[in-house]
Amino acid sequence: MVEVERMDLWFYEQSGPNLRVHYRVKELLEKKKTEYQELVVLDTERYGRTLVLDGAVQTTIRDEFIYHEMIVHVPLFTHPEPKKVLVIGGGDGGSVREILKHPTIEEVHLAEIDREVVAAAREYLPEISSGLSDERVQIHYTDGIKFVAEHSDAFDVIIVDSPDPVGPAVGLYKQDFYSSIYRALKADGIFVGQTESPWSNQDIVPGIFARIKAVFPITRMYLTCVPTYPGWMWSFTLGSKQHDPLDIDPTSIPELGFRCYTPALHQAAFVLPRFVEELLSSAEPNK
Ligand code: AG3
Repeated sequence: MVEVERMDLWFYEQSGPNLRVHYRVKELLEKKKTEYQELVVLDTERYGRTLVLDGAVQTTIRDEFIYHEMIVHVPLFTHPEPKKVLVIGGGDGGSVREILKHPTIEEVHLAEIDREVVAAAREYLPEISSGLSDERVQIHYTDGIKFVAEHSDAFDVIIVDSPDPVGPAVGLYKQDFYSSIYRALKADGIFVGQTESPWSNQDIVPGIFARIKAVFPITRMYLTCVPTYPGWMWSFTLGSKQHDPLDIDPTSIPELGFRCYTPALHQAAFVLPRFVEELLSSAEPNK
């Protein structure tokens, strides 16, 4: 006899050879191979609906606000008047939703290679994807590297909301791509990328940071905690042509209904623990 009450469904993310992060699953909502990756949507007990690509948790209903507010509002408040913003990746729409909170925004472009990610987010994650149907938003189903290369002097802010640097995303962490982003930005443009965990990904974080630093005159890492990414501690790296994110006037920042971002946190997020400072001090572009 099958004892249904005791049947247990779990998903785990494998993080390197020696760590697995487990989630109790209420329901498997979608599982398919797209042209680019394996796409899974789960409803989990602890974090609600969860998007998983190639085995890596991308975003969950409960904690997505932390990542999306931090990847978007730090660069957008560093820029005096962001009007035209490009997001590379980010097909779930969370970054776009946050960008649209800024009253100066005129155009948001999303370059997402996999239309199935957008479709799944629209179907299962409407709280995250809601902004994608805003009239200021244009979605381009194309390779972000190609899209960026076709533009110059075009964007105030470019946000690279990418998966881990494995498989098809590797090119989004190369120095050529960062140079191409530099060209696609206006004269006072700002770039931000998610740059993995300085705790869990110490083998790759210094190299990524060094490659960004080789391109932008102002390069700064900032941190947040994302409970559903392995290691929790997560980094973003901001590269800027003119504006320094540390020079913001905290009193000028409006309240746009944030749950994580505050002007004080904007400044504090750039204060790095000593082991992260040391990690970056050894950074070389090729590693
Ligand atoms: N981008 C993915 C962050 C990396 C997660 N890594 C992992 N779980 N191993 C998030 C996209 C959200 N818009």
